[in-house]
Amino acid sequence: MIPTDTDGDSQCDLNDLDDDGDSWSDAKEAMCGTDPVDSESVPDDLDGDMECDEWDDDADGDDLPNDWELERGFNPMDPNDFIACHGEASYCLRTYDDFTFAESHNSFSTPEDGIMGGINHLTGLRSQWEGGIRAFMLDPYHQSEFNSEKEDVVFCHAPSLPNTPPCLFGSVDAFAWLRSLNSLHNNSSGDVVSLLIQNYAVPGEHLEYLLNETGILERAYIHELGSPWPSLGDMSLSGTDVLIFIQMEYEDNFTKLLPAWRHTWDTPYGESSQEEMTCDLGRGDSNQPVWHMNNWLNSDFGFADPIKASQVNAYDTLLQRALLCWETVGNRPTFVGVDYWEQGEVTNVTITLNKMSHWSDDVPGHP
Ligand SMILES: [Ca+2]
Ligand SMILES: [Ca+2]
Ligand SMILES: [Ca+2]
Ligand SMILES: [Ca+2]
Repeated sequence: MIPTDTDGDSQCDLNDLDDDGDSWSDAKEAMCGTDPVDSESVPDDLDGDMECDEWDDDADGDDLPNDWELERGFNPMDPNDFIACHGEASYCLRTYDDFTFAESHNSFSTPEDGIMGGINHLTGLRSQWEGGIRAFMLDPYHQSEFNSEKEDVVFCHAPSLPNTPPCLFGSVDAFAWLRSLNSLHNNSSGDVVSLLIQNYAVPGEHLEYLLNETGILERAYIHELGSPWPSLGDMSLSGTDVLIFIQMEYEDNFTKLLPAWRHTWDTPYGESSQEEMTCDLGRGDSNQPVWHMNNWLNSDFGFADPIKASQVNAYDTLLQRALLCWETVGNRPTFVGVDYWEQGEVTNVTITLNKMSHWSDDVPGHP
């Protein structure tokens, strides 16, 4: 008697895991409800990953789970209906505290912004944005003691020298700067932006006016202290995709201005050499999962130093420090803050870190 061999591959059906030779195993065909001895009968598999639609958690293969899509009004059977966050759909599932953002220190203090001394970067907001910076440290001041209305708020960096006015090296139009940020952000839906504002010199009403006039305030995410952080996708979809952290708490409660050192913490900053850098607590509450790894060194005169920046921002150096701090702290740095972002590769380091789920994962190749 000749054994039955439906697909004629000289494996009798009894021993053949795929009787009809259609690449779908008998077991899978049974699960998916198709005929295992009819090669014309194959399961529906929209994304071609050999998991039938019925059993595929991500049927359209756009990296967003079916349930997640349905709950948010996306079509789980359409790979063209999806959202990407920071360039990847899968990052939309990550919570805010489980992502690493490249951050520029004194982001506005650049020659492109008209600052000629005490600069922190060579290039301004547009280049920083296009390079992948998504967190910004900003210092609002009044233009002068004679121009101290809410319309007079500018960005400038106070040199740490006695008896010098804060805007000694020039000032930046804070309204224009933030409007540009808002418009760049509008063109990158799915991204989340964070601001760390050194607000000692301006009252809360003035800061709120600045943020409101520039379209930033209405997209501020209000974080309840101690509650879990939402996913990047949900922040984006709900239109609350900007975090506004302030370094000094106001007496009045401005609910959208989150006291930085209650909701986050940072490492020490402005050391004079790489050897002095640690993963220790500088300011804030180290129980918080959101934290800044400050990664800039100062010159002997207290200024940003491009030579030192090129050392500590170098790809391998910065990546190794971030991984060490990730291991030491127990969760990833949320922000990697640098001077002279153009020196070294802070944004490539964050790209690499974001491909990892744990510090002990294999480190992916240089982007
Ligand atoms: Ca089959
Ligand atoms: Ca599939
Ligand atoms: Ca999907
Ligand atoms: Ca979809």
